[in-house]
Amino acid sequence: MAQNIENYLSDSLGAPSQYITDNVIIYDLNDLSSCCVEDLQESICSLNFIHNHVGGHGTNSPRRGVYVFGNSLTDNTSQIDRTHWTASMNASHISVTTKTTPMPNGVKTAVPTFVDLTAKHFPDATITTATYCLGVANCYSADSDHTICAHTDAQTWYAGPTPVFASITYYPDGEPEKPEYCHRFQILDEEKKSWRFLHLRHNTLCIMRSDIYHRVIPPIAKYRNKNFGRRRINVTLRNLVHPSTNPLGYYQAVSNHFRYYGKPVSITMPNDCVVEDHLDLFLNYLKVALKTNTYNEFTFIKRKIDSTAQKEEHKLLKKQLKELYNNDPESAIDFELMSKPNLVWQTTNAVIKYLSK
Ligand SMILES: O=C(O)CCC(=O)C(=O)O
Repeated sequence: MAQNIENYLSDSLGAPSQYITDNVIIYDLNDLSSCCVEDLQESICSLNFIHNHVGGHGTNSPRRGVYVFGNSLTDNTSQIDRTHWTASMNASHISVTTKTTPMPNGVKTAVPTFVDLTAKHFPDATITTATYCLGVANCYSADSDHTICAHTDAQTWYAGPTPVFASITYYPDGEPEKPEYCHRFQILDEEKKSWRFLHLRHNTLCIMRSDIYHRVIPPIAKYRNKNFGRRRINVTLRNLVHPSTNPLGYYQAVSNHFRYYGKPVSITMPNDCVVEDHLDLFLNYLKVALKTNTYNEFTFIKRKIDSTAQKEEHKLLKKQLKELYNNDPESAIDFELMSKPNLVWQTTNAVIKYLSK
């Protein structure tokens, strides 16, 4: 049975609005007999979290621990071994390649239960083998000021029309005595225009619309550094678009998450790239590669062509991709994704190969 959401709201703002009760569902994982809770917890809490990954601007942020897993559909098809993305927002001619990681078995076994509950509570959500095929994990150190800024997870690479995610929360070192000592998961109540503190306890599953603004803020300052807090670990399983209907969306979804939370293995640049201008950026990736044990295989690749030729090459690849889409009655071009500067030539090429099979 789903839990009463009121029992999880830990603020003084009263009863939840209809908007929240309709769109946020909570379960105690111990109540789900079809789910092996110990294996799930072990799989998630033993992830090798990466701190100080390279943020969008090329500097080291976020400071919280991050991890991503899942590199195929849940039926193990459409596996992606390497992903490509712009190395930083202000260097879109340089790409970073990451090595993907499969979903741990403990999570894989639990996914069908989460998918069934999602279909039950959100009948308008699209359910395919891309549903919960990828997970993003966050680790907030005890008493730290680790945060996640307010955001939604409703990009076009998540399946519509009702975008959803399933979030699992753990306090592996024990739950703090009071919710105020915890890193606080908050959701924006659009109806009342207020942030609500949804205290997701150890072993909770929260299935919610991912277009609800949410954030995580640190424990209340006066309680920090008193050893009241405990490490909080959360995984959100994402409902990606299926590659049969939106192959570019699927590739960009996997690539985006691995760029920000995964294991970098190479940097590729055109031959007119001035390396000295990007030393900090390159060093930041090397530092992450050291943490993720990909340092020994890490390579810097200077291409034979310059940035103008690279742009021209990508234009031609996009044209080729559009033609392939036109020949495929099932898929529709995601023009928004295709025109974004974070789409790199290697990903366009990978989607061409996928569609040409
Ligand atoms: O830690 C949480 O509960 C939320 C995580 C989150 O918002 C995210 O991964 O996008």
